[in-house]
Amino acid sequence: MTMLKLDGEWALTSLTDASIVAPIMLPGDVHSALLAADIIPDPYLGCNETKVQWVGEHDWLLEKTFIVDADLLDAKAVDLTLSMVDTMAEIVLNDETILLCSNMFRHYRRDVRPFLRDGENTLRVTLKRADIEAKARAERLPFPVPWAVGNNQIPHMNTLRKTQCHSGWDWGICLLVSGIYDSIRLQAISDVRLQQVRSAQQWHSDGSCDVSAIISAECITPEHISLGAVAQIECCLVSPDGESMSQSIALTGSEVECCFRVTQPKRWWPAGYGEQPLYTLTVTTDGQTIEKRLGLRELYLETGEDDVGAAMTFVVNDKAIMAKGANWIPLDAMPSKQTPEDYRRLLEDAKAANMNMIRVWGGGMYERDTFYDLCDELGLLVWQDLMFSCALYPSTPDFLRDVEQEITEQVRRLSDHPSLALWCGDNEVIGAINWYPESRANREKYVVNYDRLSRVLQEVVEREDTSRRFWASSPCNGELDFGDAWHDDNKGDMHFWDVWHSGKSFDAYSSIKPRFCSEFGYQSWPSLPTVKTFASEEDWNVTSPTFEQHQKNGRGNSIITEMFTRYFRFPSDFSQMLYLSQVQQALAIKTASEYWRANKPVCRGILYWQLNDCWPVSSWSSIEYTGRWKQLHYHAKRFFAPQLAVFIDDGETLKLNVINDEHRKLGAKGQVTWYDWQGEVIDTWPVEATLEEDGNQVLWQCDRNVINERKHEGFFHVDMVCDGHALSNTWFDDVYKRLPLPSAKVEANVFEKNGTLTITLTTDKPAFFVHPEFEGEGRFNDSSFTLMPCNPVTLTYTGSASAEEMSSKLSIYHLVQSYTPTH
Ligand code: BMA
Repeated sequence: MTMLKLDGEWALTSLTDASIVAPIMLPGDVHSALLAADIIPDPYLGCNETKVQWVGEHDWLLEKTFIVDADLLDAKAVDLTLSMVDTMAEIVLNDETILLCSNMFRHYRRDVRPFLRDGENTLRVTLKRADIEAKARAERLPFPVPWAVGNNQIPHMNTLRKTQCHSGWDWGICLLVSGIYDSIRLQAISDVRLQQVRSAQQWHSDGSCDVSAIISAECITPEHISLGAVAQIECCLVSPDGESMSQSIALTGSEVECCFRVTQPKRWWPAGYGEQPLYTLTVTTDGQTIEKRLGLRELYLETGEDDVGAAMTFVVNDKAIMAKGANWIPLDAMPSKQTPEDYRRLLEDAKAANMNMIRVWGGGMYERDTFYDLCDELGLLVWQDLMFSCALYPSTPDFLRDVEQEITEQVRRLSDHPSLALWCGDNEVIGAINWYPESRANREKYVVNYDRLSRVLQEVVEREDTSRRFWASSPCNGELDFGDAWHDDNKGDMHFWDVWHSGKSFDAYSSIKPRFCSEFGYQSWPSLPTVKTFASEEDWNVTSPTFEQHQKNGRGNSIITEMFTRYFRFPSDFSQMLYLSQVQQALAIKTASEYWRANKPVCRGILYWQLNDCWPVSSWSSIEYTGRWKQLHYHAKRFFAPQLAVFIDDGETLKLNVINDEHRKLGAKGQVTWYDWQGEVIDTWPVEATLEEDGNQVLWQCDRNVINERKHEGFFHVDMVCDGHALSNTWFDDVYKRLPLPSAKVEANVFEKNGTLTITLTTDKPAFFVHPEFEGEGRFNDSSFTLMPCNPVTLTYTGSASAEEMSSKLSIYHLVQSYTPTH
């Protein structure tokens, strides 16, 4: 049966100033259309953010004329489906209002057959100003509900079901975008409307698994059923090897179930624990098809009480998982730029850094299907926040009704994804009760208000998805626990911000032993190549207007600069400041992650803030907006690796912990070496062990007094090989600014080997945080490491640059050079 997509070019007109007219590509947003038509400058460049604020202060009309042919007109029903409509929209077909939309996270459907005409039809979408609607709603609330002051630049966004960071965040540009971000379709239906397909898995003791498809469909001509003309539904399950099972079943009611027994199921595992085989389930009827990719796996969240407090452990296929990853914010501040290619690139980069979990943060959006499909394919578990963040929210009956519908639809859409691990009610909303004067003054009232909404979220999630847990908030200490999950480390998940927001030094990370740290972060500035994409040369200064415009955390630049003075000698120029800020960020997150991993099994989750940027900005991300890996991302690849060797100093003893997250024993062998600054060996110790499955062992230790006697004479380095992989790490006995780091001369030799571009780095003295930066696309397989004179390192480059380009646009940074640029 016919399906007509109404995507592509529409006409865009301002209803506030009719002279502003442009084409708009849908799915897409108004800002992108105006940018393409040269009506606004690129909001991401210089200080242009302020110049484009007027766009959010207009009402907009989107219009498309299309031809309807006989196929559609012959149908008994023609469904118009819309989702990601942002936000206050009236949809008019041939002068008839057919839909009023007011929730960006809802899915809208209307049978428009009665309004379609033979030949030319016109669809008009009016998008009303979000700021005015938000304010009007706030005025109607029975009592004030504080919005995300400090993050949002436009008030009362908490009253609107719209991506909360559209009005700015402490890393986000404020554009107040609007548009329609998903495909617009007309689906012809002759007899049966295929509404949805849900799947369920039932595991048996003999290892087999029953996979059932629960199919909801509606006969739009019920008399057919009574006449015995029963509709047939074709249901098919294809294994990863291509073996297929199929059934044809009769639609005997509004819901039918179809069950397949899979006798030797191939289990789906998170990355680092096994493969990600996917089964394809296809359901077809009346020209409509729904296809789902299923992963067969068992998953639960263990939160039982233990000696420490209460666990927070994801268990997949009976194996405890060490969750490692980062927080995800919307891919791009302009939704037109949220492309499938960029989703793939970023999620592949997450996996390349040995991550196995991504948290979809509650101030953004329920992600597009592409995102979850990729997570299924790559083995990235998803911690899914519901879209509430850092503000309080209304609990009025109409708000609750709307949200109930929204969550129902989203849970139904997403719950078949094997990657989806947890439904979490919100980001920091329990905590936010303590932030605002109104709620601090009347805490009981706002706790009850919180609970009214939270209960609805919980009820819907538990009704719609019996296979997963609902976790009220991130962070949260547990069921109905409204305590301080920013500081209580013995139960639940924790957001630890004492270092960045409260100004403590990095050793504060080793003052806590979180069960699951779902947020902690440290900012850096973007690299020079990324800075060049948004700031002209006169603004290459961290306090220039452009640079300040691209820093959304009020004290951000001061925090970075002040922290330099605690750890490092002050960098000599702008490019070295940028480099050092990324060393500092990597050091912060490495310190925390390594220490907490060395606390396994107490700690079972580490998700740093944040993976990505939605525009070029100074932020906590490990991947820049341009796609360039910050040094942190290279470090994450090492500190999240399935096996990790890390030095832990408790002041009395320096220990080497070796951690193995895999559920199999592995041999590991190598040595710890104490080097002087010339790279000569002071002492060396062989280390060799069988690493226990999912283990954490101390393989070597040294009395700190021994080290203190030769303070500042050198550094400790471990080099091991485990299962064919190299593990290495470096430890210093003081902060870098006090160490007599040698003036190393690092050289790079670019050459091509069998069609692959490589660079070999050599040095005359030990060099630290050695970071080759190519000013072009692509990346190296490693960076920001310790380079020894005795051990040149050859890196491979992935990208399209030639050897000549590489040689002419390659800069090599390393720590001592950040303050002695002549070397
Ligand atoms: C967290 C997040 C975000 C924020 C980040 C940095 O708590 O939930 O709201 O961007 O801190 O401040």
